[in-house]
Amino acid sequence: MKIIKIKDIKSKLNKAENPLFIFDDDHDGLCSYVLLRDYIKKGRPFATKGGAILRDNRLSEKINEYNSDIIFILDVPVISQEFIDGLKCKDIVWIDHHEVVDLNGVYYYNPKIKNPKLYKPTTEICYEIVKGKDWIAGIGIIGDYKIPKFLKKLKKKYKDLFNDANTIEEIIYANKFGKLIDIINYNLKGKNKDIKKFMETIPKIKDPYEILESKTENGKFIYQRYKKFMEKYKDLLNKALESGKTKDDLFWFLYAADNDSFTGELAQEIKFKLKNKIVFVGREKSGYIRFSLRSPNIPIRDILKKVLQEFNGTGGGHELACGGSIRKNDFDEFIKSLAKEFKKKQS
Ligand SMILES: [Mn+2]
Repeated sequence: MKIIKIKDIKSKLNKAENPLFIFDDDHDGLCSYVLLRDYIKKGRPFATKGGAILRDNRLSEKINEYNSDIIFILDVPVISQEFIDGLKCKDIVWIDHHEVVDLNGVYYYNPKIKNPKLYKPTTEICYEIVKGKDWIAGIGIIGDYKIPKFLKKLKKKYKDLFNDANTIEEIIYANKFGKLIDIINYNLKGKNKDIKKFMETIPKIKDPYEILESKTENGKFIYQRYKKFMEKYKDLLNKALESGKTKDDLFWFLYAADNDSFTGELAQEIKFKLKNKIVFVGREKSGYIRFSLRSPNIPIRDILKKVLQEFNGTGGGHELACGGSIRKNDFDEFIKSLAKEFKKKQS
């Protein structure tokens, strides 16, 4: 891998003519894109669905059609060499904050190379590179569970969006600023055509009230899409809290697929509500269960990876927040095994 510095990323941005921004389809990926795009006022968005992993060259061909002179990949945790090799564009900058991956043919920026313990969302890195809208930076960083360095300034400027919230969870679950994070995440769900329109609309929004108060046509479009998904989400959340199962410190809930995934949001909020439980939320689709796993305090990534190996599943992520996929037929044994391993760790 070739490691790139902040100032060199900036000069690559300045020289870009037809850039493509590929990003993870959540608040952190989206906000990273908005900051970089705002800075150069050009570029095409491309969200990878459900954190999908750029794992083979099927997507490379589609991306080659854009004829980009440079590609920025933002907040995508896993990329395969095959995907990179399949790209016609040879100027590729990958900015990420997940586990370090060594690939040929990319300029790589990951704060974990220097400091494996550092937790720095991709939006925070992009804000360091180009500055830009503080509320967009705030959504990406807080959404990724970190208090931004500029929180005080943000709270002063958008007083009513924070009230007296101080902790991450108070901001996310009890305040309008948290609603903005949901608005961004829910807008990345649904039909591709609508997601595309959202990704092209969001850089045009000047302040959060444009969305929250539906002040402009653009703001209204984004708010209405949020409302639709929020209702679906609330139904699922209630179902989960009523019918989820528990063994020792593990809570789990499965739901059947339609087109939209809420596993990340559900796992996060249920963890907040249940306090001391490790929360597993899975969505069944074509014989597989794609899941999110959240822990309030004990590190879960290594345990998860170990158990996944036994069952030929895939997954990973952060110490307290992971995701993955497992065959549906293996689920009962898998979840038992996971509960057992967590219990061992606790005692
Ligand atoms: Mn992130």
